[in-house]
Amino acid sequence: MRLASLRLEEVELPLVEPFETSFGVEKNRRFLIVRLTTKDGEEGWGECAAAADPLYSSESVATARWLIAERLAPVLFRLEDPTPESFSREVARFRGNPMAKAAVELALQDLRAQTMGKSLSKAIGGRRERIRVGVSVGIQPSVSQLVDRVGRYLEAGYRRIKLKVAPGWDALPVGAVRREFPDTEVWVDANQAYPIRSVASIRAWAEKYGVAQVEQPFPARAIRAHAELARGASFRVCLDESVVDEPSLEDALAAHAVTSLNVKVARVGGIGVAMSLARTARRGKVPSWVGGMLESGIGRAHNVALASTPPFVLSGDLSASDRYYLEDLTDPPFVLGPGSTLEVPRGPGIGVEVVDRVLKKHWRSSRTFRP
Ligand code: OSB
Ligand code: MG
Repeated sequence: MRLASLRLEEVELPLVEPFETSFGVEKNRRFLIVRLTTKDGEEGWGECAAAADPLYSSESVATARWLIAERLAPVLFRLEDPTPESFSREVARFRGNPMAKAAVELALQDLRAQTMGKSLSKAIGGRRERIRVGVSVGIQPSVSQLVDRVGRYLEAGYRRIKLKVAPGWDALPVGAVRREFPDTEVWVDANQAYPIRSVASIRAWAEKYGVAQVEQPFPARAIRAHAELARGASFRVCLDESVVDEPSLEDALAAHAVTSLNVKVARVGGIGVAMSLARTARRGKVPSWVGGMLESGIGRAHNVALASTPPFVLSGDLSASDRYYLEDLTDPPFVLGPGSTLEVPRGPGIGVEVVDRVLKKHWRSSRTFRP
């Protein structure tokens, strides 16, 4: 595969409704798209999940743009045989910055699948035709609005709900959702918002309201607090921000701090690492699932392909296009199917087309790099 160019586009897509978490509110999602072209005229797409501000993690659109432009693109063009693996190996010496690295790795994955004449799912060993999904529900202005919001998602067909929680937005809203929808599978995600002294109080409301999974309540490095919460719990303790590579996962497994693993390509630097982490978790008897970062259809297509592979066993945070954006960057849109599922695209590569008109409409800037 001989590369001809890397185009980096910044876009801003309006969300259908604001998404509020313990770390902030997003109304418009700003992100970067990587378009790789080969000398044979093929195109590979990747998405960088870093947002305008470094709130979920330390990366932002600006830091990712700098790294891709000034470091990753030059390294990529120097590779004799550019593959997701050779690229990841070569950029490993740059510390951190997994979202910037993932954007390029994902585009290489798309390209490689196309050269194999396969869908990305098949190219990475996917076996499922449909994947089970749930929906992540942001913090709402009031408890009644939350109950209403959850009700509409359940009517749309989602069978698993993840509620964003934070100190001051937990027992009351979670209890209200449980009372209104007694049989629904409820997960919660705090994005590191609780101090480690909150173990007992979180356990109390999570058990009282039959929460199936508590995700990242404590700071990323607070492994011991997560282990304390997991001890004897009736719910799974899920790690998201804490697990960024193999050593951090190995340590969490050894400490019994993780009983469910949220795997995001953005957080770990691409599909290759994501798959190996999920296999490591499986060896430790811990189930994995694919997490999301409000991606456009491009990143969602990668996530859906990843979720079709065997180590991913719990429902993903991969909802239909219309849950995120009025107009998605890709066609056809992802739609919710029977049994709270999304269909895995079967066409070559990511299997969805990027709609140039929509990309142009929400375009902010671009730069092209050549060997
Ligand atoms: O912690 O899982 C998270 C969105 C942005 C940043 C962090 C998270 C999320 C979500 C949304 O929960 C998941 C999705 O894309 O549907
Ligand atoms: Mg999370």
